[in-house]
Amino acid sequence: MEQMISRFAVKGTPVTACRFGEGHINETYLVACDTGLCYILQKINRQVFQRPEELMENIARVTAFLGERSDDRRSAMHLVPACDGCMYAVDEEGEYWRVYEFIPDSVCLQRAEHPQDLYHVGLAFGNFQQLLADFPAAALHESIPDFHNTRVRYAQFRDVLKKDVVGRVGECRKEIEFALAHEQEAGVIVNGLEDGTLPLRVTHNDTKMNNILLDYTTRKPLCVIDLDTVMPGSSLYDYGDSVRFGVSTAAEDERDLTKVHVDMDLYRVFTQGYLDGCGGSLTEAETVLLPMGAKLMTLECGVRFLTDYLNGDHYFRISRETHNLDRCRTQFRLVQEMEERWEEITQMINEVS
Ligand code: ADP
Ligand code: GN1
Ligand code: MG
Repeated sequence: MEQMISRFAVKGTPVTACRFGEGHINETYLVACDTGLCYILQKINRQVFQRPEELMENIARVTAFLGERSDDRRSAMHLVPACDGCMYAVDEEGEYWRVYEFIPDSVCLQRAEHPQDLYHVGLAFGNFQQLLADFPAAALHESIPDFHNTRVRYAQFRDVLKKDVVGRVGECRKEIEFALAHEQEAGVIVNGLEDGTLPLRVTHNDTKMNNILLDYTTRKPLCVIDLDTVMPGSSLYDYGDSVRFGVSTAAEDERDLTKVHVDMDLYRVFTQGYLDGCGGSLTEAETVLLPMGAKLMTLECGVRFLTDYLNGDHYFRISRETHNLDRCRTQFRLVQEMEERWEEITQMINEVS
């Protein structure tokens, strides 16, 4: 760690480094220097991001674009270049590392502690999309092709199901059945993008609450982080993925499914925040599909967790044997409840929009 951080133009001498955050993908470390300044050092997950140079080009462009549009240094991510001027460094094992300035006096939540927190998360992601409306989308590489193409996610699921490489298919019959029973809806958003009824925008694509930093004191949104998946997509991906994570009454990996419900108050405040953040820019077609966006993103995430479980857990970081299966179950439970409460949800969104 020491050797790696010394390859970047940080101010001061590093004194401590420890694992940080709860992301499922990259390896993140908090490094403190003797100057009192802190940095985020990340090892990029090479299995997930197969073209790290392109990924870093995206991030350099997006952070520069957003940085120019804000006067507060804490409201944009700032990459720290390596001493050779490059935005990343490669170690002897061919692993790619990057450094960001640590954003001080911020809080990163795994759950809303107050409904207002979720309003601010919605506001931040809606605003983010608005800010990127002028970003030259053609300049972005697709960091993970077909990331939210639910049809493709189903094809990957079917492939893994057929191979059953770790012999887990037998223990997941119920979940597999649930996934297959919902396959006919997988194309709704992708079809809309393809036939032009839904607009293609520059979106974040990984809008979990823990990819937002709020100001520690005011609890207002400070900065959108985890920019690895910023690429052309649908607003329904961002809205839906945030609902999936933020409006659940339990953690994504909760084992007791009786604790997993859709919290309608949170759903309402999040929707309000997101729509306020978008500032009226959503089309009628997008607005009508908001409940479907939430359901599809939750379903897709469940299918991805299940696929990874059946494939032997190579994608998402796990800390117990059935972690991905547990995560899949909470997602499917939420999908089921969204279906049961469909009218109530639709009515709530109509009231808010
Ligand atoms: P992953 O892709 O693995 O989710 P993230 O980029 O989201 O990685 O980083 C993981 C965690 O590290 C975040 O959830 C947040 O807690 C923290 N973090 C990342 N960047 C910063 C930053 N610039 N300032 C403060 N905290 C950060
Ligand atoms: C991953 O990196 P993180 O933890 O913010 C994943 C998301 C999933 C999420 C599920 C690049 O997000 O797509 O929705 O886990 N990110 C990537 O918790 O695959
Ligand atoms: Mg993250």
